[in-house]
Amino acid sequence: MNSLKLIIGNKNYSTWSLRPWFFLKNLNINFEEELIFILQDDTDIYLKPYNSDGKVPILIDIDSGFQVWDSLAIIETIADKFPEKQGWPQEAKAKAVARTVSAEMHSSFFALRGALPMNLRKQFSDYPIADDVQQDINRITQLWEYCRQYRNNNGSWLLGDFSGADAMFAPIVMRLLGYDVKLTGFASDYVDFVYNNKYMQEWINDSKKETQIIEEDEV
Ligand SMILES: N[C@@H](CCC(=O)N[C@@H](CS)C(=O)NCC(=O)O)C(=O)O
Repeated sequence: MNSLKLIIGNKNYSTWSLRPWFFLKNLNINFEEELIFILQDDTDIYLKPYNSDGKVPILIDIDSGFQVWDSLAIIETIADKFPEKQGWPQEAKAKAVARTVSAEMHSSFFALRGALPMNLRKQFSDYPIADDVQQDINRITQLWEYCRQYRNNNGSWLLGDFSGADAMFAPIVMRLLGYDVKLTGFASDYVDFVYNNKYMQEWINDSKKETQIIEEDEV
């Protein structure tokens, strides 16, 4: 896969799209992006040619047409394809930690994901946080602290240098900021750091130009 295309959904709402996009950008890997607005009357028409389950993101090798879908599989595939970019930590335990927290992100935190949908056009203050959502937040910040034990330097990413784990948690950062969740210590510094990342700013700026509304993500 040398010439890559990433199909993504609305930048305002699509958390699973942000993950591989943020990964490719921060590893400085060139790719084309195509945005398909999700949950619209005509979305199925645009997604029908692809193997995915009608969802985004989808990575396509433009030359061969080979497709990979599902955010974490795309991140793993990119890391394999470009080993020199070091998309995962090099040290074995640090790599295992990065992949473990990424897998937990991919399969968990349903209370938070349901109650605090990403909506980059909105900023809440003192948003009420239910107990089960707070439990998810506590677990996430615990995972972030755990990553720091395995970091390879004092860099501001979860494991020192940027890795797939940062890509997997990038939309969580935007949810915590958007709903004004109070954080302390490393978690507070980390959300500020990710928010100020130039590619995150690029994604946010693009999202603000979108006008499509997904009612179920408007709390
Ligand atoms: N497990 C998938 C989830 C993909 C997913 O749910 N994508 C959402 C956008 S964030 C989507 O395409 N929703 C459209 C729909 O459900 O019709 C992944 O990690 O890529």
